[in-house]
Amino acid sequence: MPGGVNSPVRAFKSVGGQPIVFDHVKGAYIWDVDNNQYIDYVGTWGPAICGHAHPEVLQALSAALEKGTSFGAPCYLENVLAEMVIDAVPSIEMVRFVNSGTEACMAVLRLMRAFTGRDKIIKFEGNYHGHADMFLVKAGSGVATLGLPDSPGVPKAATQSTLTAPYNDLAAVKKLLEENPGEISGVILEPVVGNSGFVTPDAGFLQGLRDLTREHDTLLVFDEVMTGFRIAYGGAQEKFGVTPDLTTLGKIIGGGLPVGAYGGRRDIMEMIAPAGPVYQAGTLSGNPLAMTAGIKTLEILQRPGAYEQLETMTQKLITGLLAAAHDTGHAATGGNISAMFGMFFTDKEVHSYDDAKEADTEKFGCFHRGMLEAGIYLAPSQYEAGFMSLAHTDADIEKTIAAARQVLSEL
Ligand code: KE4
Repeated sequence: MPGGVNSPVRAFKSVGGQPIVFDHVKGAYIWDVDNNQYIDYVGTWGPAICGHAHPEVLQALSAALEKGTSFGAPCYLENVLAEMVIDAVPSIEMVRFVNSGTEACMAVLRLMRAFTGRDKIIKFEGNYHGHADMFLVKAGSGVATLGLPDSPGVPKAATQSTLTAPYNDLAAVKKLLEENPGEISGVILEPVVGNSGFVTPDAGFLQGLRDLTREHDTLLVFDEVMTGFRIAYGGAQEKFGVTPDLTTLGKIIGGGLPVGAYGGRRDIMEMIAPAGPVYQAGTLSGNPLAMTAGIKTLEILQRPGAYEQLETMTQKLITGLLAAAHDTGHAATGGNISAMFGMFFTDKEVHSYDDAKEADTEKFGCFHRGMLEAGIYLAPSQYEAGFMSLAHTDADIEKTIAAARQVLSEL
């Protein structure tokens, strides 16, 4: 397999060393094939928010298995998860399930263009919307991690309609909209960025985008593949009170199995085949196993106190990590919003991808390796975020902070 992995960011390229091969996960922990245990803050990049291999999810899956794994035809369960998503996410009146966040973003782009009759889109530098051609322009996540200029194999025709602006720069968006009157179908963004490292929207940024897109009759799309059901049960759009026209989801709604989704205003979603002319399809979309894992995960997240616990634990962690850095003489900034967090080795607040690129990625690599040796598994890239689960304990947090203090004191 190229690089020994099936997804580039797992290859540890930017933090040195070889990719670790894992054997099993449970709760807040992950074990490699040599039975070394780590406290896991990657959580399979978000889905494991209730803890890995949650007993109730496994139990629901084993019951579902008895009834088969895929029908290739409508099943009751996809209607159940659809209603849960519609009830939870303010912008979603109708939803379509697919098999990954990339697929969700590809489909939502086609839909934006079909609904508006316009080809151009605006995305933000350092934001990542999956690996489809038209999004591989100044993308985040693994593209940023590997410092790829943009991927070869992507024809100019695929990206010439993709305009970019710095994150948190409303003026740049306004300028693009004014320079391309009537040509921009929509603005798509991570409402809280997890793919340039952890970068939060400045006050007024999201509402500013909502106002600008309305003014220019342009759609606003929140890519909540990472933030959906993590920042709040209703996602960043609930947390910040800004409602986009369309939303993409993934990760958590699959509870660890492959699921993506896109949804939004009924008048837009009704353009999707077979209701309308915009084609999008998938053999395994809405399969009963993936629906089961998603339904049970969302049921667990609905329980009282879940998000308060996630906020408290994540705040305790990031506060401790930043203190460990400052007490050992390292410049570091960062923070959390609910169960998503991040830290940069820099003395400036990070508001954009350019800011993030000024962080000391070499120091991050040394820190990552030291933490790995101490039994703590952080995302293997400065341009990723951290993920807390309901399974992490105070003892896990304290061990993590103590390890960070030790590692940083030796750096
Ligand atoms: P997937 O195709 O990987 O399911 O989703 C793509 C995607 C879309 N939008 C956002 C905001 C995302 O964060 C992602 C995927 N996130 C990365 C982690 N940064 C997935 C990990 C990986 O690529 O291995």
